Amino acid sequence: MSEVTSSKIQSTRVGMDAAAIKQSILEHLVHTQSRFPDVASESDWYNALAHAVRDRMLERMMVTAKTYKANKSRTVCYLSAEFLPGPHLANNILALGIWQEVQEAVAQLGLDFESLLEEEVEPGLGNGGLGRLAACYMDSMATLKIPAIGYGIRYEFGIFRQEIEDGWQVEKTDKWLSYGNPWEIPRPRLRFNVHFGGHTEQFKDIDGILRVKWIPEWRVIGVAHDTPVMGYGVKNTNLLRLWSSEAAESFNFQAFNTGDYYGAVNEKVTSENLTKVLYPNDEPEAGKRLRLEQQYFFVSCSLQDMVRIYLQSGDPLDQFHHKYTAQLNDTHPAIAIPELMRLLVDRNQMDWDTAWHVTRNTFAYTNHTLLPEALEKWPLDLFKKVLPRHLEIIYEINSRFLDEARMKIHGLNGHLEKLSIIEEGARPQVRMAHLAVVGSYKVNGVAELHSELLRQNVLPDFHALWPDKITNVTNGVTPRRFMLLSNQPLAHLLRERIGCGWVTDLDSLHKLEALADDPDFQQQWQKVKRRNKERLARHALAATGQKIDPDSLFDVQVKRVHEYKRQHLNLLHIITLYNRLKDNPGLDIPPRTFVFGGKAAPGYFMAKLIIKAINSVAEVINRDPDMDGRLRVVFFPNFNVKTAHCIYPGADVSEQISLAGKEASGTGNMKFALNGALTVGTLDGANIEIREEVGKENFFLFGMTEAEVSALQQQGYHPQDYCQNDPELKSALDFLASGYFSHGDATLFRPLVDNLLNGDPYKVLVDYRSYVDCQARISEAYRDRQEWTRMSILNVARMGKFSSDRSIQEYTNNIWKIASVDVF
Ligand code: GFP
Repeated sequence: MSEVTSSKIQSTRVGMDAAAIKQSILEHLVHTQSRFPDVASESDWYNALAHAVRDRMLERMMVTAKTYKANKSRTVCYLSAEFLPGPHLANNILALGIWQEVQEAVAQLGLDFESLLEEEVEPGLGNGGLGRLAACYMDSMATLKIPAIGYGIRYEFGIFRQEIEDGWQVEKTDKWLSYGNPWEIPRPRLRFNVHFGGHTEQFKDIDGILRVKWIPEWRVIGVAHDTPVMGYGVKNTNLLRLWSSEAAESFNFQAFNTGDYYGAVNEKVTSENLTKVLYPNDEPEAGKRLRLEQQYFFVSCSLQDMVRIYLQSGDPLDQFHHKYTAQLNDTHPAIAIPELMRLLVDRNQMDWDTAWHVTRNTFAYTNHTLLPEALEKWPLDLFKKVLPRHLEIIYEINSRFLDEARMKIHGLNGHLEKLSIIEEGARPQVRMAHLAVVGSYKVNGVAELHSELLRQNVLPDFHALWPDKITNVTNGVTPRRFMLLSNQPLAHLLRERIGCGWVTDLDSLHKLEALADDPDFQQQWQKVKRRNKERLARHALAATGQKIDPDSLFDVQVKRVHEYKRQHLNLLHIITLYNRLKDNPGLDIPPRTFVFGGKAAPGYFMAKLIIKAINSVAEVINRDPDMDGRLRVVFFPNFNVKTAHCIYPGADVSEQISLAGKEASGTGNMKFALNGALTVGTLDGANIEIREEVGKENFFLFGMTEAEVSALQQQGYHPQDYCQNDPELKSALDFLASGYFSHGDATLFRPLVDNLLNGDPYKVLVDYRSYVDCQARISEAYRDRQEWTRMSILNVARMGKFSSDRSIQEYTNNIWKIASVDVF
């Protein structure tokens, strides 16, 4: 019977040829969308196509789950408060290997494939690099056949949609679920209680053992929503399981009957608020309590789910860490450590030592930042109100840990304070990074320099205590989405010349080295770049109304807007170029288009002022007839994965200009270089490793090293000296402050200029001269197209290291110790 059923399924729902796909689309149009072709909208067709593709994935997802279950496979649980997967449809079609077939089916139906792809609203469930990295890793884990579940939050509203009004960023609610989400499978029966507040009581169990009972004050329910994540060219289909919150009692009849209509739905509103919105980074005060509740909520659901799955195997819980390794993506999920202890000790009556052994061997922690303000800390009083039992567990963990440390670092009491999970002071706090380090078996940074700085500066006492604990895994990005999918002209050329092996073995791009000097190949390379620049120009026109010339050099900086990333350094260079061209109209420099994109956290005044400054400078330059054909500036609104698809391939120059020692790794730097842009960058994060790989002659380096930055900080930094000693810098700052770019308003950009002159925390003024000179070298280099193209080819040829497959292989071998599992 089951054979019959499955072969029937095979023929009607999962056939891979164009005819079967077309049939599926039509069936879904009728049976899922309830529309007939004459009246179906683009959105109906998109949904029908998405469901047709999804059918073909679900079968694989079930076979995968069955295989992992039968094998009792060790599994990675990737705990992350953010996932930025980007649009699913095209990526899934590619992974299934049915691109041509779908195109054919869609064409037969008289539809336009590109506009169907455009219909998709991407899930913006992350802020930037961290969330996108999680998505790249999900892709690589599936492709490398590593059993994995990504656990996170199904935010009802993702990262805000950025609009630019009068040059300012305006935040609009991201209602990504408004039109439904064909990629997720709701699991209304997969639900867990999550408790908050209240107090704890001690009691003796029947064996006379003293135990603790948590009497919480309120609870919500977490409901699972699954999204399949397919590996490329393999059957393995892993799971992204996101939790949304529901009220335990969504309607209070009693309140309703007494006429209290608001009271009747109060609980529903409060409970659902929990997963309502993703908090933007760098907004420390925004909804602090709600954020802690969000973190606990998703972590508790995930761990309860892991325990549930585990117990199905019949194995004893003290072996839990053999089945699972849980990766903490930054400190956001670090509350998982006391939560697992609670589940083991309080719920399953395990003794503390065994539970601690299991916990400490379950978690590994990735740190993504060196910025002190981004290392999470929770005020003790707040923590106690929300999670009283967890605070007790943290105290116990801390006290036992400090005993262990005391013995190891005999007599050094001062160190203990620095190691403690609790920070004393006027308002004591829980240091989540310390909790994560103590409760994990491995800690990793995300680039060589970053990991080294973690060992030396951020966690030196932990490093002294456990010299083998802090390791490095340099970030990577998926070549499937960021080359094969988003740069099809390049993928096409590569297929013709070196085959397709690079899609899953990025090192094989090395084969391009032999072609770097071949004039014919160079010409084809230039054609590819030209097509991508034309595409970027079309998108820029649609998004900003601004016409840009694909013949000019496209100089691009896209990433979150933050002072440490120094978009304002880029801006000072633009103003300098403008001044030079105004003063000397005959100056011969290659025409340039500067492209910016990125969101600022809504509460981050300086970052928002930088966006305004970019747009104001753009307005003046783009309006000035003297700049016609010479200089253009555009700010691309609402930078996200979808817009990224057309921006990276169209860039000639990639701006990676953070102050050395501040950018943990960067991943945009990798995406640009993989698409043939040349990097202008500091020795920061993964730039260092990119430069090592591509060769220093193929990388435009400027600025201080991290050691020089530290030395300058020590000796005392006086930004005004730099301004006084550099007339071009002074003039650029004066222009910005004067009102020249702000319709005569000399107050608008004063805070930005004052910040640079009186403090300049990210040393923009120190690196200015070196940056501007480096940019002049870029202009010179761009004149020699042959040499430029050669450098571009070599950049791509040598980027193999930066595949997320390599990163995942390192996690697998060095941290998780997990084996791949074939799914047939
Ligand atoms: C953070 C760091 C980046 C790093 C990513 C991923 O990015 O340097 O590349 O994490 O590890 F800052 P954001 O989430 O802050 O953008």
